[in-house]
Amino acid sequence: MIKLFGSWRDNLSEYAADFDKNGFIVIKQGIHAEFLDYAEAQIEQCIDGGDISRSKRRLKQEYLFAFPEQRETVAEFVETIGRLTGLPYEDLIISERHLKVYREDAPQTPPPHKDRRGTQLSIGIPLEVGSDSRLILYPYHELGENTFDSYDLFLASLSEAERPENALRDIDPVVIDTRPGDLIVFWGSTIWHERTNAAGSKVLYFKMNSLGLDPLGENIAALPLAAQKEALSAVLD
Ligand SMILES: O=C(O)CCC(=O)C(=O)O
Ligand SMILES: [Fe+2]
Repeated sequence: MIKLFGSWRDNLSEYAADFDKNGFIVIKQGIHAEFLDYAEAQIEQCIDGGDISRSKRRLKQEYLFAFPEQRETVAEFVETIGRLTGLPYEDLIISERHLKVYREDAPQTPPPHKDRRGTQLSIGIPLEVGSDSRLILYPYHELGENTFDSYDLFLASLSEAERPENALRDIDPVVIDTRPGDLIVFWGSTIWHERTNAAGSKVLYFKMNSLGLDPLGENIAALPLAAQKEALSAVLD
């Protein structure tokens, strides 16, 4: 079994309290070296699978990432994320699993966005990041949910004053220097966020929810755990 997380998991409740307070957390070197090796070894294969990006903003190419599907690894993943964030882990599914490769001509300071509704949680694992690239988050302001299945639909629903370039004009974001092996978790459909100076960066993102939403059809067979349990008890009955 591939180990996903580092030793911070032994103090999970402290990290959970931090996440509860802020709506995001960055755990330096929170990813286990075994998983980082697995992810890096997959990069070429993912890219061979072709670009599946649907975003109109054209900042990056996106490739489907094969999650390691051993039962113990999947269980470690959802149990840890559930305990960290307070979402019911037996209901969690993976609504997106993408390797993202930013274009060489990606703008240096694109306006922030919110992820689609199926992204209750955005879970980022940087693999290669330029020295001046930063993740910017607005975790304390303008936290209305993107209730749509895409960012474009959400943006179109906003008034002029609600658009990020206006609503966030006087607000300083949290600026995060994310390095390979770090683990980033934040409420993706409610927190405005973006990456600056992203050109050439490669980041892996898992998006998750406990709502049963799988708009891209990318969930894995082992999830949600609740359905596995039901199927098992049906067999035993
Ligand atoms: O590059 C990042 O860390 C952010 C990516 C992101 O927000 C997204 O793909 O939805
Ligand atoms: Fe995003």
